[in-house]
Amino acid sequence: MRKSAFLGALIAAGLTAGAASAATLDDVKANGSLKCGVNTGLVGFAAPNANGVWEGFDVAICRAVAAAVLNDSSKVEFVPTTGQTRFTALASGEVDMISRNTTWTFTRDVDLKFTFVGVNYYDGQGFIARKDLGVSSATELDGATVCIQTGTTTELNLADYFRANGMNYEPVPIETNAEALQQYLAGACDVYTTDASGLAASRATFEDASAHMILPEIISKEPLGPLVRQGDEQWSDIVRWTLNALIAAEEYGVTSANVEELSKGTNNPEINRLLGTEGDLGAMLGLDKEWSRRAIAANGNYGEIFAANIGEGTPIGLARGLNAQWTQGGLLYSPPFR
Ligand SMILES: N[C@@H](CCC(=O)N[C@@H](CS)C(=O)NCC(=O)O)C(=O)O
Repeated sequence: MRKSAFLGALIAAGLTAGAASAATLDDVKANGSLKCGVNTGLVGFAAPNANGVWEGFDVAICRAVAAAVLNDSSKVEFVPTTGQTRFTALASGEVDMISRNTTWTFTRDVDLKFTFVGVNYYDGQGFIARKDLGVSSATELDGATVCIQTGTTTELNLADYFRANGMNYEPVPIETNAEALQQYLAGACDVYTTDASGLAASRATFEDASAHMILPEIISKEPLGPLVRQGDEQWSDIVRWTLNALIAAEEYGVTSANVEELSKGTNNPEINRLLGTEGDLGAMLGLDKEWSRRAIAANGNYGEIFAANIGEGTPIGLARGLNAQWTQGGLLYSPPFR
């Protein structure tokens, strides 16, 4: 009901994504900057640093696309969006793409008419609770008050999970992660639920992280990835293959440190095609031969981006898990560059 009302509003405003078939690449070049929809602030994923420069795992994808398309990873206008505002921002053309822990679902893809270009983080929904609440499992949350961000899959999964387990809860709806944390830490809700990566990123900001525990249950699949409007295949290909270039670069050992050297040519034809020294895949995207070199040089390959922003060496401390390469038992698998 709520979703169809939302879609109805988009249609009334003439903002359905399917209607937009403009050449986004031309617009981005004409503007001289990429408008990238990101979070309002989730440290590790997308947040401005002390100097006001946006940083993070999702931010790095925007920068890689800007490097590929505009030859400059700093030419990005970051547009903060909430769970509620992100889809209107993309459908209306306010942003050229979204890179904001957004779950790829059927209705977002088919009904809202967006194109998810891939997955940059395989996630699932979890719960965080104060230890003094005395629960050790989500199955003990009957009657709990739950802080929940509106406009998210989180909201829908929560209802499904409690219903399936015959439990009741009282939602405390909020719009941004910052507000959720404020409410949760002030005791306005017993638990906070969101993507497990978001919980880890949030807990890293707590003064006393040891007073809180992430409950063991993961109640959903949340494949998070960048998305664009449907109807501009050139643009979706550019964003899709930029993400794939970062993933493939890790698989083939191409890093920010060696990309220039390897761009002189190697004995590995796949690396040569990836870096444009054999064939001309870039031209097929409407770009030059160096597009992927620049994308990789901007922030490093997928593994470098993960390690620098959210990995085990950071306060967020996420293990690669499902987000390891397929060669390492994970799900990351770029189609071939040929
Ligand atoms: N993956 C879910 C939830 C995404 C979401 O909004 N997560 C929150 C909690 S981690 C967030 O990113 N908040 C950042 C913000 O409020 O700007 C979805 O696509 O609906």
